[in-house]
Amino acid sequence: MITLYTFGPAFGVPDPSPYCMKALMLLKMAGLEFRTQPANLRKAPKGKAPYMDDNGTRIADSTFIRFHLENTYGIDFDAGLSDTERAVAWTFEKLCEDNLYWAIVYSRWLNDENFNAGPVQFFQAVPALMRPFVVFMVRRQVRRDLKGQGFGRHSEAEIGALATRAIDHLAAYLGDKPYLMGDKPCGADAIVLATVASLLCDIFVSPMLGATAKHNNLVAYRDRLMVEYFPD
Ligand SMILES: N[C@@H](CCC(=O)N[C@@H](CS)C(=O)NCC(=O)O)C(=O)O
Repeated sequence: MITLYTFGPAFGVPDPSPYCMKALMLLKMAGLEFRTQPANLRKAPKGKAPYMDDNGTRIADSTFIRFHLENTYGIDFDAGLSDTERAVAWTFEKLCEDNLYWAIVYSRWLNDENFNAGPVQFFQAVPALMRPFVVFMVRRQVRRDLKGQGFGRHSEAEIGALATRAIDHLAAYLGDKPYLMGDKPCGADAIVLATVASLLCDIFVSPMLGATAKHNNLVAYRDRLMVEYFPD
């Protein structure tokens, strides 16, 4: 039995974490039976979600989950792609994960208005008296993570400019294809969908929302793939 540990639906998307949504979609693409359980970050092998249990084998990190599915079940998420196309798909995947993801984190966690519209709800289970302290500590850690990664050293406008460039290139490359790499979905579509759906979350105010929403093909891609992979 495969169990995927995630955060669960929030903010109008199947998971507030693009990485959890990516892992969910990979499992659906693989056609494997699985169940989901709430992640416990204290028990997570790498302290982050998603992580997965496959008959007693624990795998942490969405990309290692992909590798596990490929190696254990003989799945090639990029079947039919040439080596060059696989390279392009991988590059877009990492653009989403190592660039756009951090712009999303910055806008949700460091902008007070956005934090109060979304992430604040993750702290509802914390006793009211301790809540402000826990919120302060977690947001301070997110600020440190962003500083370490680099985006936390930029202004909100600079991050908006970097994200807009990435979004424009993603939209240009997608063009009028149904999936990132053509007529068939590939591995990268899992994080591209998760990223585009996260960027289009309209409870958050950011330059990225407008930068994404102005591309009709990205909006249509999100709508189409959500119906295909997350009809519920
Ligand atoms: N490289 C990891 C990243 C996972 C990740 O950053 N997960 C975030 C949620 S989006 C998390 O669990 N953060 C909790 C923390 O850092 O304490 C992957 O691909 O799974």
